[in-house]
Amino acid sequence: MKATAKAHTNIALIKYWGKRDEQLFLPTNSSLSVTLDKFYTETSVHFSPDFHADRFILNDQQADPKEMEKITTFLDRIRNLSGKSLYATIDSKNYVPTAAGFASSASGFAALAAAATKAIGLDVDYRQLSQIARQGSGSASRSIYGGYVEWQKGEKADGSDCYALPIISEQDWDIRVLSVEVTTKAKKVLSREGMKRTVETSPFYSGWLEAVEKDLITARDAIKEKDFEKLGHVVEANALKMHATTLGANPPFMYWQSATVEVMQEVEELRAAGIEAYFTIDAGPNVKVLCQPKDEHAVRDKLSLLTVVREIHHCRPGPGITYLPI
Ligand code: 2P0
Repeated sequence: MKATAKAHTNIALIKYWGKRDEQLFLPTNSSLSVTLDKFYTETSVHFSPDFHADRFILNDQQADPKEMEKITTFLDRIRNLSGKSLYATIDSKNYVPTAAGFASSASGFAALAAAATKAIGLDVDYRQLSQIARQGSGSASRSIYGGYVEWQKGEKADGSDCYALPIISEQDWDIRVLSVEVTTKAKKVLSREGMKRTVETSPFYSGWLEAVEKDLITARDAIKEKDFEKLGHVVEANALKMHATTLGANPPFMYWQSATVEVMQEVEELRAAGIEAYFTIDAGPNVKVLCQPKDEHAVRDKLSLLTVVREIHHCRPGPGITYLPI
């Protein structure tokens, strides 16, 4: 009862920001992402009647009790679905640099969902896998698929219509995502806590909800039409709206630092100079810059001149989950 799976991280082009059900990880809005080739998690799961507790080894180290609790809760769902009450040993390796501002939870729970269901003998399709991964971390629902992916919020209270679906594959449209790592000072508000505070206290949250579904339709159309300019504009505007909601929260908070704003302004200057580049920002200070393959080097050269830029990682659209030899 062993299996190994690999899943890649994703960057949200239209953001997931807020839950309507925290237990089931049901979002208040649909979101859209592109899976990235460069960063991923590989996870092996072994269920056995010989084990007397779950064990989770992350990057060759025993996980701390808080991480262990999340994993056990997640495995309990899989045990319930399979009707088998077996403990597991999990060995996971993250190839996701945390400093680069990518959530390893997306690739982490997608890989764990794939490996654990296979190891315990559950016959699930990708839609079900997306629903299972979602209950570890919302953004993990999108990392099941490669390329451009939409996570539908659904309407039902039990989450049965809440899962991700592919739009077009990683081979269908080549764009570049430059992950611009900046020098950081303050600690961030974790995204789970940040989105909760925003939903509960920000008067701007209703404006977000009004706008985000329209943004998603525009982004989905742009992807289907392979219209880079249309996609870039809506991606940047959607990120700015998400971050605006945090300024209205109580207590207010912001993920940007001065270095973040410097990169954003440089992207605007690139556009003024005729190079199509657009930014997006997650729950942290780093900036992801979208551009077309022909402009990748010009964008990198310009951004790397900024003293606040520490490193630039070059990503392309990447694949969905794969199963590896045990
Ligand atoms: C996203 N983020 O769509 C958004 C944009 C951050 C900003 O999904 O509580 O780790 O585990 O469901 O998925 C990060 O939040 O949150 C995230 P949980 P998650 O990618």
